[in-house]
Amino acid sequence: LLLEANLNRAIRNREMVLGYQPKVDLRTGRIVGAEALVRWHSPERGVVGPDKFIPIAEQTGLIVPLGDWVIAEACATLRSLAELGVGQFVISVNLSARQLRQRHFVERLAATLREHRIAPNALELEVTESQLMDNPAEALEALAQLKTLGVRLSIDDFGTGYSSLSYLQKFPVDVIKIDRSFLGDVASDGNAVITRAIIALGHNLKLEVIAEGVETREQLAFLQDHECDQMQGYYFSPALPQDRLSSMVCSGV
Ligand code: G
Ligand code: G
Ligand code: NA
Ligand code: MN
Repeated sequence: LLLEANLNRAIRNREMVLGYQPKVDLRTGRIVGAEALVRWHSPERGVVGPDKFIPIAEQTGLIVPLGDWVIAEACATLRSLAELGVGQFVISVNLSARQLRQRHFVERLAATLREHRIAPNALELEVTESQLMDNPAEALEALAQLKTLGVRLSIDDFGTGYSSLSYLQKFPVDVIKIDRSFLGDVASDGNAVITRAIIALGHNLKLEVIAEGVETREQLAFLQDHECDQMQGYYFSPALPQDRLSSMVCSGV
C-alpha cells in the first residue's frame, strides 16, 4: 500500500525516467531504433528497476497512468529526434495486457501521436508472448484495432510462452523478439537450433526478427550468420538517458 501511494506520487513528481536501449541493424551496423525501459528515481530508495514496481502497478491499476506517461514521453523523444533531423527511427515501449484491455486506449494513443506529430510507424508496442496467449482471442481483437492506427507491434520474450502457431499467423504483428534466454549460450546445440528455428519462422511469416540480450561477439556473429535482422544488448549498449541516445544517433554510429 505504501509503495502504491509512493508510485502515484512518483508519477506526478516526475521521478520516473525512461532509458533507451539502442537496437542495431545487423546488416548495416546502424542504430535504427531503441526500446524504452522505465526506471524510478526514488528520493528514498535510489534507482528502482521496473521488475520491482511494474507488477505492483499492474495489480493496482497504476499501470494505466504510468503506461500513458511512458508512451507520451517516448513520443516526445521521437519528436525531439525528428527536430534534430533524424528520420526513420523507431522507439518501442512495453505494454501490459491491462493497458490493451483499457477502453478507448486506441483513441487516446491516436491523440498522443497527433499531439506530438509522430508518424504512427515510428512507435512500436511490445507485448509479451505469454500475455498475448493468456487470452489470444481478446489479444487478437485488441492488436487488430491498434494496427488500424499504423503503429508497429511486436511479440516480446518470444519462445518462452506457449504460442499457438495458428495465432502467431493471425496476430497482425511486425516483429518477433527472441527471448534473451536462448542467446545465453548459442554455442549449445539446443539454443542454436531454437534460435535458428525462430528466425526462420519469423521470416517465413514475413516478420522482422530481433534478438535481445546480446552480450558477446560470438552471439553477434551467430545472429549475423543466420540473418537475424536486428539486435539489442549489453554488447552494443545498455539503456541510455535520452541525451546520450540522441548524441549516439546523431553522430551516425
Ligand atoms: O529494464 P529491465 O530491467 O530491467 O526491465 C525489466 C522488465 O520490465 C522487462 O520485462 C521490461 O519489459 C519491463 N518494463 C520496462 N519498462 C516497462 C514499461 O514502461 N512498461 C511495462 N509494462 N513494462 C516495462
Ligand atoms: O522483458 P524485456 O525484454 O522487455 O526486458 C528487457 C530487459 O532486458 C531489461 O531489464 C534490460 O535491462 C535487460 N537487458 C537488456 N540487454 C541485456 C543484456 O544484454 N543482457 C541481459 N542479461 N539483460 C539485458
Ligand atoms: Na520488452
Ligand atoms: Mn523481451
